[in-house]
Order: sequence, then C-alpha cells, then structure tokens
Amino acid sequence: MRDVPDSHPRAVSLRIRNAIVEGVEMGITSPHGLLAHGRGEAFDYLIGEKTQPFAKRAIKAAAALLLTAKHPVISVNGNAAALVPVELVRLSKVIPAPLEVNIFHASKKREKNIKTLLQKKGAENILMPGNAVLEYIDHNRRFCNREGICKADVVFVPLEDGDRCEALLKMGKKVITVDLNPMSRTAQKANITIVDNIVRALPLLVKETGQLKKRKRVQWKKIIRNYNNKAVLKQALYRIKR
Ligand code: PTJ
Repeated sequence: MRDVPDSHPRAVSLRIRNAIVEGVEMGITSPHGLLAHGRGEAFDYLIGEKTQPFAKRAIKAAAALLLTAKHPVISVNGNAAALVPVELVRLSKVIPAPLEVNIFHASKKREKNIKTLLQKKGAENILMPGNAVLEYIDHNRRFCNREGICKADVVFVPLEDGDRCEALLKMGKKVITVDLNPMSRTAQKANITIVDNIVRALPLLVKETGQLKKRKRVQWKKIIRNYNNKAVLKQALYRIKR
C-alpha cells in the first residue's frame, strides 16, 4: 500500500516499510535490506515502537562521544540512506563529520546512488570507499576511505553487521551503533548501542548533538564517563522480555 491513510492503525510502520521498498526501487537499498528491516520491525514491536529511556541515555552519550572525537565519521549503508538521508546530512553538519558510503553487499552502482541521494539532500562532505582497506575483515566492508573510517577515532555505524564492528574495535576505534536488536553482535560489542528505530533515533541524535555542542568539553567527558552500555543493553532486554 503506497498511500497509507492516517486512520490505519499501523500507518507509521507501513510508511517506514514504503521508504525501504522505495530505497530498493531507487537502487539505494539492497534487496537483503528488506529482510534486515523485517528483523528490525519485529524488535521494534517488542520495545513498544517508542524511544525508550535506555535509548535516550545512549543517544546523549553518543552525541557527547561524537563531539569529543578528533576524527568522527558517519558510515552510511543502503538501509540508513533510504530511511534517514536528511538526518544523516544534518548530523554530518552539526558535529561536523564526513559521511562515508560503506555497504556490505558489493555494488558500485548502489554506492554511487547513495552518494547522489546524500548530495541531493545537501551533503557537503561525502567520502567513498576504495582507497584503503580495513584489517580483520574479508568482505566488501573492508574497503574504506583513507581520510574517513580508516583514520577515524569514532565511527557511527547504524544498522551494521557484527564483523566490521569487531574489526573497528580491534583497530582501537570507538563504535556507536543504532540497532533494534540488543542481542546482535554489533549491539553487544559496540561502545554505545542505541536500541531504537533509526527513524526515531536520528532526529533525536541531531537535536542532542546540537544542544550538547553549546556545553563544555568537560561536560561531554562526564556524560561519557557515567555511561554504561552493558546496563543499557540489559534494560533493553528487560523491556523485550516484559
Ligand atoms: O546496504 P548494505 O549492503 O550495507 O546492507 C545493509 C544491511 C542492513 C542489509 C546489512 O548491514 C545487514 O545485513 O545487516 P544485518 O546483519 O541484518 O543487521 C542489521 C541490524 O539492524 C539488525 O540487527 C536489525 O535488527 C537492525 N535494524 C533493521 N532495521 C532497523 C534496525 N535497527 C534500527 N532501526 C531500523 N530501522
């Protein structure tokens, strides 16, 4: 259903689904992205399709970590690009940090389409993969940019598969993710895990980063020091089991 009426009880969820389907049709999202989205939807249902307090805590810590970073980078895949292109561009400007196109299912055409979409949404700093290779992984995500993920100290990797998260950590980088499944490898391993739908989390992250930017570095550091990702994951699991 393309014209979802407001009266439909699942209108919001159906509209998000449409954005992913359009992403596939536009050559931005991989067909595999539809399956990943379905998995996300199931977990969203279980957390009540709302941004829960544990996600708000993680969003605040993520904003603080992105602001303290020397070389923060935002990694963009086909699902994130289809769902929140405008917010990714806004986040890139507010931090500021480059956007780096990095996809799991190899396709030069899709990488180009994602770049074009981000440019259309106003992105000024977009890096493409290919002039550097990450250690510890063998698939397409190993191709990165020398000036981006390769040299980053903090990488924002929403809707990620676990391999690269582990590789980035082994390379000494800090990883922030958005993942509705608190049990996924990425969610478990990341330094900061925002267990929320990217569609709700990204606008909040942009807002929080903008607000924290007005405060001092010492306050960002205090937020990071007081943050406990294990506790956040535990709270998310508790919410799911309830
Ligand atoms: O564009 P590509 O080729 O890089 O492919 C992107 C996908 C997402 C297909 C790829 O990274 C992949 O297969 O990821 P996984 O391993 O399925 O992991 C994606 C994670 O994101 C899963 O744990 C999902 O539960 C979660 N997820 C899916 N949709 C959302 C989500 N989390 C937050 N918000 C969503 N909308």
